[in-house]
Amino acid sequence: MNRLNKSRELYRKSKSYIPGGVNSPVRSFMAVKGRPLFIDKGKGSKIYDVDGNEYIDYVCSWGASILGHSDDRVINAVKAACDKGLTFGAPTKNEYILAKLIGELMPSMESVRLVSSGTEAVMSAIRVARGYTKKDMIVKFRGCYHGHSDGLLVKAGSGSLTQSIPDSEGVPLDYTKNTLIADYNNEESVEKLFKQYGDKIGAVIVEPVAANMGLVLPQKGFLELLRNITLEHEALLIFDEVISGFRLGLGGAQGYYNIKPDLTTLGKIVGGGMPVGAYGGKKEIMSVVAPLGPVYQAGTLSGNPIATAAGIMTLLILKNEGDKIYDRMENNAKRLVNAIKRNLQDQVWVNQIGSLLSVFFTTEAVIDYSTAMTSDVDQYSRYFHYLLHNGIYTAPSQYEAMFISSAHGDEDIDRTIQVINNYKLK
Ligand code: KE4
Repeated sequence: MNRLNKSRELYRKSKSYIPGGVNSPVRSFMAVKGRPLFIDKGKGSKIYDVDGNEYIDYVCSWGASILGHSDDRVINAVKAACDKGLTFGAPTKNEYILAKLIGELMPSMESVRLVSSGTEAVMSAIRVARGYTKKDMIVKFRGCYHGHSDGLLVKAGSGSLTQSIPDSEGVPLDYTKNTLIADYNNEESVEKLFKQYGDKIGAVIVEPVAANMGLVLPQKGFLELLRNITLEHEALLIFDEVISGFRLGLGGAQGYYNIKPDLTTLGKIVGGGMPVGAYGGKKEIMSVVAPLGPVYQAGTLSGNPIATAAGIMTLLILKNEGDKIYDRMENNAKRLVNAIKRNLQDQVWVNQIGSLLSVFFTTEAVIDYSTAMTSDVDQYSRYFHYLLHNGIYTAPSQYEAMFISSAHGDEDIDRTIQVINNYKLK
């Protein structure tokens, strides 16, 4: 591993112009007590930092790069689109093609609006749910992250565990009073909220597979309960599939678990690495969105022709090659899980589904936020830096997931296992 002089110099300079030197906090490596690497390029399963060091990449731009980096087919689609102009602020054919493709792969999304990020998709879906139901309260789950819109940057209030308070400076208390907090995989905590606020709750938003407290899987019956209790109380069920969409298979988590939400939000893979978010659901619900209906939402670069070109090509590749791609990614994930468990035995807890996995440095079974918090983050940081020093780039935070792409080959997995096998817990 070359010295990291150029990364260090760029970090020093960037901090003079950008808060923390990064454009998204997790990239700072502060959660693992480190300094960020500046990435120069990526190809397939590899990324290369500005000092020329090569890494097997298990962040994959937080899941967006499911085909690996710089897939020639996606790059060529983007280049072809660029030659025709970058943006027009007018409808283009790509938007129709992508919206139709999303609906084909995720049938619950009969009507889709394209935006430019997962945050924008979630913020808009919440507004649609409130506009459609005329009810303002939203239930979210402790440990689930849905982007940085004000009403969702919340934590449990000190007093009652259900009322929330802002989890960020700059968010007025008023903006969070309609956000209720339940516990993931805790059916009783949801039933209690509906018992107390039932007719005021407009929607429940959930990561059907939680990946922002590290990876935490829904326990049997949990998602079904959310579907049933929202139907019972005429509230909408919103699946935030920004991570799980097209990750767990072409149908996302709703296909994997066979649960039909009322609204779905998408990001990451849907743009193939370019800025695309999307939200959508039943035509009747989406008919409230302007210009059709009274719920306003807009965006200069929404459905951008370059970004949609990347998204369309990515989804078409997944659609045409999905069977072998998803199986191969899952098999590779399972090989890593087996190696981790073999080497670290009962000193860690590993959650895995499809091509997603997380290693927690705890002996407890990680099934929700509080058990995820039992992980020893110092051990995680040490593990992270050991892997990085050996050319393996994983999430610079315990509370993120590891992502495997279709470009990860046997030699990548073999190398990663070799590095994991030599790791010794302190
Ligand atoms: P973006 O606005 O970052 O595109 O999407 C927000 C979002 C919404 N919903 C879920 C389930 C998400 O995971 C995210 C964003 N994910 C994080 C990684 N856990 C993005 C990485 C970052 O913040 O830099």
